[in-house]
Amino acid sequence: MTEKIEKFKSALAGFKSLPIVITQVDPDAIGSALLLRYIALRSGVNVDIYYCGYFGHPQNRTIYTFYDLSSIMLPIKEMPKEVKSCAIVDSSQINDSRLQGRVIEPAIIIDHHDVDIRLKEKYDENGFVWIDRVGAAATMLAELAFALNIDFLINSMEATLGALAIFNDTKMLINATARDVTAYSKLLEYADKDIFRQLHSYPLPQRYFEHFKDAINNWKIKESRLVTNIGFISSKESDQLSIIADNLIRMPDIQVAVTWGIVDNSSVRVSARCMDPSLSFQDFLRERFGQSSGVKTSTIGVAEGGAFIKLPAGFWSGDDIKGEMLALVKRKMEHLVLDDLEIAEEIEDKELYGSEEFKDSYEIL
Ligand SMILES: [Mn+2]
Repeated sequence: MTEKIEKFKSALAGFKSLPIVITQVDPDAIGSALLLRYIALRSGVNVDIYYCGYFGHPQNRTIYTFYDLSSIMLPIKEMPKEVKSCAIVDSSQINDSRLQGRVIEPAIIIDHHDVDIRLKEKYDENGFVWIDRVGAAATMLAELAFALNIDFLINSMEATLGALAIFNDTKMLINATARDVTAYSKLLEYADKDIFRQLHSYPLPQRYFEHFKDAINNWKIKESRLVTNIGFISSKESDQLSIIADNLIRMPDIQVAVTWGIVDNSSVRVSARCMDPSLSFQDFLRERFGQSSGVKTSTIGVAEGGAFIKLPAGFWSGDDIKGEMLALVKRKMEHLVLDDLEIAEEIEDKELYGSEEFKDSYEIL
């Protein structure tokens, strides 16, 4: 750890002002970014946090409103184009479509996701790259803060959101490693327990229940697989797909649950869950949705995955054919999920969705 600390300090010292980038909005990314911000501020370095995506998930919205994060975090489009050197937490992908074409050269990377070896070679040798398999990125940031002897105020925002990050990413500590548990309990000493409780049992908007009703009305079940959709939704509401999928996979006898919606009239977002340990869910989604899909498996046995498919634009879009578009996607999705595909068909689908244009265009889970 001592060597790590020295390397981190020298990487941080390279910045007068540190831009921190998060490529998705979730409690771990938010908590990690705020912990790194706190460490940097306490080390005399200013910080700007930029986020990709939206604060659409009801829990993220609650966090955003409660702590007025609009004054602390800015959408990625606000990041000046000439700024490339930055820190990235809870992700280590540099070529990430979620960055919307922005080129970043991170000098600090702290992440807990598996990383592609080919990507690893691109990292700056002089930078600080720390990737460990723990339950939450916030665990590593907390370890860093405590190793640097940075103290937290009682009821601090950073400690509260750091603890929430670990609690959330480890599914209430079920998937936690010993390091997560230690970091969590240390942060909890400084966390505001009342706020923690409120942010954990966040309110769900009425729209969510309406979408849930649609998901139930529209579901199609064949043997142990379920597929359903919630129709046309805005990108702000699209996180509801994953909450619905999380719930549907809990139905007895369902091994694969897939929910989808047409987001902003322009793409199909898919949230998929799998309980079947004998099925390679990565392959299952790849065969059906090509390179636009991704999976992470939690140790409690539920594989979480998703895909993102762009719909044809221009001539083949518009309000006049919305109904037909929905019916077409529905037919295709039900076929892909419920029917066992022939090998020939799999290849065909790969060509359709897995082409370069759609590569890395997923925004998942
Ligand atoms: Mn995470």
